[in-house]
Amino acid sequence: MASAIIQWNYSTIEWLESNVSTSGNAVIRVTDPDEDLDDTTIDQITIDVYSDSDSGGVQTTLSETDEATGVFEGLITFTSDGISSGDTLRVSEGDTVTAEITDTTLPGPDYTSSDTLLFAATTTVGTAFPPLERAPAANARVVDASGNSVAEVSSGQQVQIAADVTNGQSKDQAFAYLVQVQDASGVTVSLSWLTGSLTSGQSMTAAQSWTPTSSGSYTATVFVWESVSNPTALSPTVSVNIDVV
Ligand SMILES: [Ca+2]
Ligand SMILES: [Ca+2]
Repeated sequence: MASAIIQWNYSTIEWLESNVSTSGNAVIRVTDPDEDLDDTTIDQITIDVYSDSDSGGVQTTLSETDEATGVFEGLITFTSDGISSGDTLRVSEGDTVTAEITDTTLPGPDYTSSDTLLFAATTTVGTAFPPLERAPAANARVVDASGNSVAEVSSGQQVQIAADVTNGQSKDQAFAYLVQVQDASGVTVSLSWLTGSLTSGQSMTAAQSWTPTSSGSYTATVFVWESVSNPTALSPTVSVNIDVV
């Protein structure tokens, strides 16, 4: 009586793209000769795919690339405004996307047929734009209500703390523009914000008003965040010194 020695293999899983766009797609590949159950048919396996935006994610099926390769591939499509379903996964800019395969066919003697191991691979969404480059602010300045430069600020005079905000991305970007004014001791005397959205490539001048109540030296610092509730910075801070007489 002949017996075959079965040597099982570890699964490997990989994304063929190391970063993806919010409306793009990516190929996920699993290699495990053990899952080539029948070398005359295209076998299939099931994996889990999820993102920071949708931790529930989707279960998706990968198909063997040929009848006896033991290599399985599938295309995952990303959406930033739709819902996850089938091969489509909801993501947001900056997300990590994870794909997982549970391998139930593991090599002995360390593992038996009752053992399972999880193998995972990740890709990132929108790494072409690190957060601080998404909506950079520049040229922080003090202007009057008409946008003209103010040479000297008097106590009780309303001025605008303005900066130019630019969206260099190929998608819309919502943002919150926050202005913090601190006195010479570092005490915050004013914190205010506005929210808006920039279309792809759009620049705008954002401004928040401030009325100093006493003379002195102040520093106004501009923050650009995802939103007031999501302090992910979209820009390095920019600041301007203000002498109030
Ligand atoms: Ca097969
Ligand atoms: Ca295996």
